[in-house]
Formats: sequence, C-alpha cells, structure tokens
Amino acid sequence: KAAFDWADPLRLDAQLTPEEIDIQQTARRYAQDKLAPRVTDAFLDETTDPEIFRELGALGLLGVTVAEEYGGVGAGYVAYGLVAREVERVDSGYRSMMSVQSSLVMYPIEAYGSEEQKQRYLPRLATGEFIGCFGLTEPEAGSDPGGMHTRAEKIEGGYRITGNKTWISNAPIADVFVVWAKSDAHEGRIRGFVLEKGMKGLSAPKIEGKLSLRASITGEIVMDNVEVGEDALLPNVSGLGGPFGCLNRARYGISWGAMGAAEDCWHRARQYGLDRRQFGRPLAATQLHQKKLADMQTEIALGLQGSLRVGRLFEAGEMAPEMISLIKRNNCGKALDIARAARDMHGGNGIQAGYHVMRHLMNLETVNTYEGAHDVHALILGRAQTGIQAFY
Ligand code: TGC
Ligand code: FAD
Repeated sequence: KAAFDWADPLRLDAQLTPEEIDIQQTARRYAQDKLAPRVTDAFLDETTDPEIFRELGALGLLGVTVAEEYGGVGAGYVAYGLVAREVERVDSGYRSMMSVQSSLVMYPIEAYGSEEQKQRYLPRLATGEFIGCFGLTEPEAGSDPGGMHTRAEKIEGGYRITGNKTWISNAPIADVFVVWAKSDAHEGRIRGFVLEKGMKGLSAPKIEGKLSLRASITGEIVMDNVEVGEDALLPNVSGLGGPFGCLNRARYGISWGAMGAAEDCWHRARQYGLDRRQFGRPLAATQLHQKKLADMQTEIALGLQGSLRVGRLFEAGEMAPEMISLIKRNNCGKALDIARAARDMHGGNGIQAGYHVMRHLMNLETVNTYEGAHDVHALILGRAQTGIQAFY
C-alpha cells in the first residue's frame, strides 16, 4: 500500500521540478524565519516595513517570472505560485506586497513597456530598491473598472493626468505608480502610464483603520493635473485588456496564496485539537473535529491541484482567463471558510492574535474581494457558460 502524507495528500511536491522546489524552499525559509516573527506586531500596529521589499528582492522573490536580463529569475508560473503560497502562509498582506510588485507593476512594464522603461524600472523593482503600486480602482469604479473617471489629456510633449484611485496596495510608500486612465488622444481608450513619486500634483495618502490586511499599507492615488512626458505612456497596450493582462497573473498567484493561508489555519487547527483536552480527551478525538479537518484537507488538496493545473497551462501558453476566475474564486472562498472553521475550533483562544487564525480570517475577507470579488468571478463563469452577461 502506498504511503499517505496527510499534509500533502495528493503529492503536490512530487509534481514539481527541482528548480520549483528550490524556489519554494527559499520562499518558505524566508517567510518562516523573517516574516513570521514580525507579523503579529505589524498587524496589530498596522505598520508595513518597506525593508521587506529589499529582503524579497535579495532572494530573487520579486518578479519571479520576469526575464533575467531585467533582473528577474525567468522562472515559470508554478514557481511564482509557490512563492505566493509560502508568503501567504504567513500573511496575505505580505503576499499582497509581493504580488503587486511582481504581477501588477513588473509584468506590465515588461509586457507593455518600451525598452527604456524596462531598463529604467525593472532591475530596481526586482531588487526592491523601487516599490511599485497599481492604480485601477476608483471611488466610483471598483468591480466595473471600465467606468473609471481618470483622464489623460494630450499636452505638448506628453499628457496631463487627473483622477483619483482608491484602495491601492503599497501606494503610500511607492516610488513607481502604474496607473490606468482614459486617454483623449486615443479615442478615450484606457491606457497605462508609469508615474514616479515626487511628480507635481501626485500624492498617495494612506487609508487608515483597516481591520484586514493591516500589515500591508493601502492608500489612494491623487492625480491633480500631473504632467508627464510621452515616455510615461506604456506604448504596447490599449484598452481594458491591459490591466486585465496583469490581473490574470495576480489572480492566479492569489489562488495559490489563499491556499497557503488556508494551510496555516488547517495545520494550526489540527495541532490545537491534538493539544487541547475537553471532556477527558483531546478535541481531535471527536468526530466533529476530525470531519472539519477532513474537509479542510480535501478542499486544500483540490484547490492546490487546480492552481497547479492552471499554472502548467499558463506556462504552455494555454491559459484562458475563465480558468483563473474559477481557481481564484474557489480558492479564496474555500480559504475563507477554512479560516472561519479554524477560528471556531480554537474556541476563545481563536480570537487571540497569538493563535493567528483570526488574522488570516480577517485578511481573507479582502483577498475574497480584491482582484475581482467572489460574485464577480461567478458572473464571469456564468457568462462563459450561457453566453449571457449578467453584470447589468
Ligand atoms: P469585458 O467586456 O468583459 O472586457 C473588456 C475588455 O477587456 C478584455 N478582458 C480581458 N483580457 C484579458 N484577460 C482578462 N481576464 C480579461 N477580461 C476582459 C476583453 O477581452 C475586452 O477586450 P476588448 O479588446 O474587446 O475591449 O469587460 P467588462 O467591462 O464587462 O468587465 C466586466 C468584469 C466584471 C469581467 C471586469 O470588469 C472585472 O473583472 N471586474 C473586477 C475588477 C477587478 O478585478 N479589479 C481589480 C483591481 S486591482 C486589485 O484589486 C489589486 S489587489 C492586489 C493585492 O494587493 O494583492
Ligand atoms: P463594488 O464593486 O462596489 O462591489 C460591492 C459588492 O457588490 C461586492 O460583493 C460585489 O461582488 C458586488 N457586485 C458588484 N457588481 C456586481 C454585479 N454586477 N452583480 C452582482 N454583484 C455585484 N485596486 C487596485 O486597483 N489596486 C490595488 O492595489 C488594490 N488593492 C486593494 C487592497 C485592499 C486592502 C482592498 C480592500 C482593495 C484593493 N483594491 C485594489 C480594490 C479592489 O480591487 C476592489 O475593492 C474590488 O475590485 C471591488 O470593488 P469595490 O470595492 O468598489 O466593490
């Protein structure tokens, strides 16, 4: 009879290449040794340590899929997903910092940027010397980014950009801002621009008082007649497909990351049940406790297989965005359910920061909402099945 590893029930590790295992182990060591010891204080104090970008960069964990000539690692999408899983095993906010930098800032510059833009930004984003953010969402355009108000007006030698972005990860500490605006010089189509900290009219105030993702700073981007040169325009993309090309990568990474947070909740609930005795025996000796563990194990094992499959298709150039909606939606929703159950299984201790499960639960509320809310991905999948869009 073949051996059964409860923690890797479908033998995910055996499906990985030696290079992927190497990257996964680097990420796991860093996350457990350097991120885990500081996460509770960061979350409670609502502070973000910018040094984390430098640390991730030094280990090659920023821009994992970006070409080596621009400072990346040139690895595949499965390797990128494994990094997300290890970082989010500690905290979704730390994964957010990493995935915005990699998928939402480095990717569009590599995929849509000029050679000058790639040379100027990518190597410094890869080391973490530059911190990046991605501005798509606006106060009146969240699930419907096509309804954005931000405008780029043509001026001599460049553009004047005006508008407000909100709920932007990394913004208050960012050096590089990838923002999306409707451009009057391009028939009102959405175009991407790369802005830099210090430009006149550009500011990024912090959003205070979040009860979720507190270790990851979030802000607005206020653009009050920001004048940029022609060289700020991302020349090689036009339309909503630009930001969605980035979101495909980030959403895919989130599908792995959410499973990392879920795994942490599952393992903690299992250990707590083994240690905690009530009615003269461990909680883990009760049927209800074991059933909950079995549900967690099943959903995580299947969720990871889904992400791995889409990662392999991504690498083969056969990814369809609906596949990403399926795994992003499923894995975030399941992770949220698992964190909720793990919190309950810890009883009163479950609400305490030192037991970590409630922090994951609070974080996963955001993860289930950003990058396309759970129900929005359902509508994408519903449209793909029926041919009828039900957004409006
Ligand atoms: P729709 O008519 O469906 O499409 C408009 C154009 O976009 C193209 N497109 C895609 N291209 C590539 N990949 C995808 N996934 C794409 N989805 C759409 C499409 O082909 C079309 O192109 P074209 O050339 O014909 O114009 O667009 P719609 O306006 O009806 O949109 C509907 C909907 C709901 C699917 C979409 O707007 C949506 O996904 N909304 C969710 C918004 C969202 O995800 N926002 C994320 C903001 S960034 C963020 O949250 C970062 S958090 C990161 C962190 O901290 O970790
Ligand atoms: P809404 O669009 O107003 O949705 C509210 C509710 O209505 C949701 O439940 C949604 O599912 C539902 N809904 C919406 N439309 C429909 C419909 N047609 N049918 C049925 N139900 C519908 N954005 C960025 O651009 N960059 C970032 O870096 C970034 N980071 C973020 C960090 C955090 C901590 C958070 C909370 C958000 C971040 N976002 C970012 C924004 C995020 O992408 C949006 O919050 C998300 O897309 C949802 O938009 P909304 O908040 O405006 O909600």
